[in-house]
Amino acid sequence: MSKALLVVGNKNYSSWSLRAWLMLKHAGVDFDEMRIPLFVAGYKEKLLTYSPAGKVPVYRDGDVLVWDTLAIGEYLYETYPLLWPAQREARARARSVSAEMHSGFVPLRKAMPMNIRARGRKVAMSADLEADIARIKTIWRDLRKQYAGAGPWLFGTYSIADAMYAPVAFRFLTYGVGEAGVVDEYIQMVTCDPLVQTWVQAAQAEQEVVAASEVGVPAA
Ligand SMILES: N[C@@H](CCC(=O)N[C@@H](CS)C(=O)NCC(=O)O)C(=O)O
Repeated sequence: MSKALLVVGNKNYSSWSLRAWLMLKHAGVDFDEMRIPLFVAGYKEKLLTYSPAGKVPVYRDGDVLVWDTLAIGEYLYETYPLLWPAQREARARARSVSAEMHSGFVPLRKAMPMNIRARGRKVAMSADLEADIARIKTIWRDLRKQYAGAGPWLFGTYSIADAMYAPVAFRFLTYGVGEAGVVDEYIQMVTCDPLVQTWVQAAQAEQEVVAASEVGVPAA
């Protein structure tokens, strides 16, 4: 049987692709990867040959096709249970903060697109954007406080929740909205993860520029 396949978008810009890729890598799955650059002529037709939703990421494992990031996480969890915290209450919380990321933070996602290569960008703050940033910082602070003794990740050991928030760590760096202390330490943890660094190197080598994601004037 051929290897499992993960189809991803541009590594510099595709935050959902990064999340699924990290789940697979942290689970230790041996998979092939295909990159389809987004928003260029013909990209949608190409994507639709892999995913009925026409979006990345999409994961194909034998006869099984999974085309949504959180669904990929849940599918992997069935074989790799360490992807969610072992304790029931922690698992419920990890699923809650992950679902909160998956379905929410629209102002943040719109105003601060992931752009791994960019630094020193500044965007106009709105009350909604500030509220999203504050909420994420609270999630990170609370979880790091509670699980500090169990390891460096949100729930101590690495979980799907860390993959879900990894693109946010890059957004905080790009748009300069970190916070000294636990928040910056967590950003450091996420972005210096050797697996993430492999992704970053690939993002830096990409030539495509997605104009809609090049947001915010460089700070003077
Ligand atoms: N809910 C989906 C969102 C996937 C998504 O929006 N992917 C973006 C890239 S990050 C995409 O494929 N965009 C191309 C398009 O919409 O045509 C998930 O969780 O995987």
